[in-house]
Amino acid sequence: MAQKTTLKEFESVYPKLKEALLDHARSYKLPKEQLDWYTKNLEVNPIGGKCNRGMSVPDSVSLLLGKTLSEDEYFHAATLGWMTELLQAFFLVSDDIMDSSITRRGQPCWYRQDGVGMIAINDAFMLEAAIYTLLKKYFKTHPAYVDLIELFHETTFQTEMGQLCDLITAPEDNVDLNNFSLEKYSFIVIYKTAYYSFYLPVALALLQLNLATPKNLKQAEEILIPLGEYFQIQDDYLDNFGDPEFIGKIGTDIKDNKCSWLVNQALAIVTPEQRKVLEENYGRKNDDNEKVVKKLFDELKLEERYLAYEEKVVGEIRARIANIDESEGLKKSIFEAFLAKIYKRTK
Ligand code: GPP
Ligand code: MG
Ligand code: MG
Ligand code: MG
Repeated sequence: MAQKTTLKEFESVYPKLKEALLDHARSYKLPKEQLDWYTKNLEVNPIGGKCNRGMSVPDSVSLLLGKTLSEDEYFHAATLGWMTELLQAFFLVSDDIMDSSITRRGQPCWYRQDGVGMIAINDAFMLEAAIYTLLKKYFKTHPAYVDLIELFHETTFQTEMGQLCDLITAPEDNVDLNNFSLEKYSFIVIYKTAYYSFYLPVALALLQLNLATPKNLKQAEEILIPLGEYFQIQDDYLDNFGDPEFIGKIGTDIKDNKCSWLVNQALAIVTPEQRKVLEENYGRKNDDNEKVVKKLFDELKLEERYLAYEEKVVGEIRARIANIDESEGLKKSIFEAFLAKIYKRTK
């Protein structure tokens, strides 16, 4: 029987990885003040999230094997999981600067913490570098070592393409609603979120077990990308309709002129008068303008629209999962576990 990891169990692996990363820095005689800075970076940024991405690596490995993992299997799976969390930390530290965000995981964003500022950019790079340090230390002799490295590089590039599209579609100084479309939206979310959040953890689990056949990877991708798209639509919904206290971050999509799911839905149903309201208030860095847009989103009943979308997409995803071919070792339960974790999430 497979066993689900707990956050506590998953987190208990991290101190060893942190020590390995610090030892690596010590091997270059990094001076104490800088070592303390790196320590703090490693203690603040990868920690405090839900760890859904990270934990899904050991969970998927356990489901693929159909058993509880040995200590060594768990350690390696959790280490790959922590690499996805380091990648996420690298992205979030950077994304919060680019989005001018205020809070993350219930605290000020890293770049807004005392004395950090733009040093956060270098800290983000160091979080990314940590992935490859750990890969070398713990997977150098694994038959899939090169594939693991390439997967992290490719996933990083995919996410950066998505982020590029997200940013260019949301210029700070020019609000043009004609810029938005559902096609653009779909590209943005598939690349900025779905690959690294959904495809990556499962591909890692398959690689760890030498089960990453072209067919398994392709089937996984065909389910996980739509699942990731749904996840980012939830993120956009929560940006406006979620409780900032509970989700740990204050929404910025309206002020940031983002090509979000909500604004695309609004554009599809607005009257010419409502479109004018949107044109005059969307993407302005001002609380009053933001309030007007929020009120319009309520009038347009976007919350109900979202809930209906959710039921529809979940039905489609369930149907896809039912069609998976398990003959090369893939398991439907992996995808069911992902879906169960995010269905109707409020955080
Ligand atoms: C989520 O977008 C996407 C990312 C965090 C990827 C960032 C990619 C980089 C290459 C830096 P978001 O801005 O909606 O997330 P959140 O709502 O958490 O700020
Ligand atoms: Mg953001
Ligand atoms: Mg962003
Ligand atoms: Mg968001």
